Amino acid sequence: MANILLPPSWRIPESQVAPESAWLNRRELVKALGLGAIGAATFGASCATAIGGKNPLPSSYDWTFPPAQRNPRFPGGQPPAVEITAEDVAASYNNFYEFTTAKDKVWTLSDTLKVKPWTVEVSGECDKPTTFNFEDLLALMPLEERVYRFRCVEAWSMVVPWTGFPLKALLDRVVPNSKAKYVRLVSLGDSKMMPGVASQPWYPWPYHEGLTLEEANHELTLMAVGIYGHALPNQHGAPIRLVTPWKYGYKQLKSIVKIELVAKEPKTFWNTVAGDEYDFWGNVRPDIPHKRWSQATDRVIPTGERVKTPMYNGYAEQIGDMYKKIYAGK
Ligand SMILES: Nc1nc2c(c(=O)[nH]1)N[C@H]1C(S)=C(S)[C@@H](COP(=O)(O)O)O[C@H]1N2
Ligand SMILES: [Mo]
Repeated sequence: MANILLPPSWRIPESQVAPESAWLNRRELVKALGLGAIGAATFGASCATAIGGKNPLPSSYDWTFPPAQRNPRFPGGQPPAVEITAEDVAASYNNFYEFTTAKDKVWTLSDTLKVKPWTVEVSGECDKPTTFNFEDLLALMPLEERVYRFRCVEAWSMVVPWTGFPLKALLDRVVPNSKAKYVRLVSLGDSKMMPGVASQPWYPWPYHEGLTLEEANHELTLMAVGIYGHALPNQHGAPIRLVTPWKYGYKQLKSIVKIELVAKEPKTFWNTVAGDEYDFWGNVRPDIPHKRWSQATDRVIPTGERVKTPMYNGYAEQIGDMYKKIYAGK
């Protein structure tokens, strides 16, 4: 887009991104102090606490739900055993451009998001378009916990326990018709509650994303309403966000207000901003480099350890043949 004034941090080479180097410095420091994984987690906590003297984990939430059982079929990635990222680390390293492009500041700036009341409109090519009160959705949907590996297009990763329900369960309620081939999802884009919306007018707000209906109905595709056993805090996309673990983070939009069944491939936020760098699919493919960096490895947050990125982020087996045609020859 010609009118982009400030490139987002992940459009400049990774080595030049300030938050990235900050993490590397922390890693060096952790190493120098002789601290192991536990030390790193604690260190993450003290870093976060240092911001304004507050903790990134709110002590209360707008919503509660009964404890959801962890589904052992989704253990977070490939063996060897994966370690779940410390909660305060995940809660203070976020991408949520509606607030800021500074990953370490999303948790403080997203204080202004008010999620009560909240509705989700599910409409378009379906027999029973419905606008759900979020509370009703919580009661209607089958909640479970799943541990998923999370991989950002910027080549960093975490492992996170989400609480949610399959998107399919919601789509089934509105009964998609035969014209429905794709799902278009839209985030809140309220400039009063979201300072980054007003201050970055060159972006095509509200944030919007899309999936094929087949992807949307895939059992891995989760609508998350919780994380670490409680409701989503604002920085993770309260009160409801998408989780597609075999796709890059940019597909997994936050604070969803609308889900629309459509006939044609919908435009997406990042595809509109830089179509040559962020395609509609956003699938984690270590063999297909980003235009400006390799996707072969990723940096585990917070230690900075470099690991090989697994095909489809470790979900190749479940994804099966869905992309045979798209990547023909690759
Ligand atoms: N509405 C909205 N959703 C979004 C984003 C965003 O800027 N706005 N960023 C995406 C990106 S790039 C990533 S990596 C993940 C980060 O999710 P997390 O902060 O919960 O780990 O959110 C995704 N969802
Ligand atoms: Mo991302």
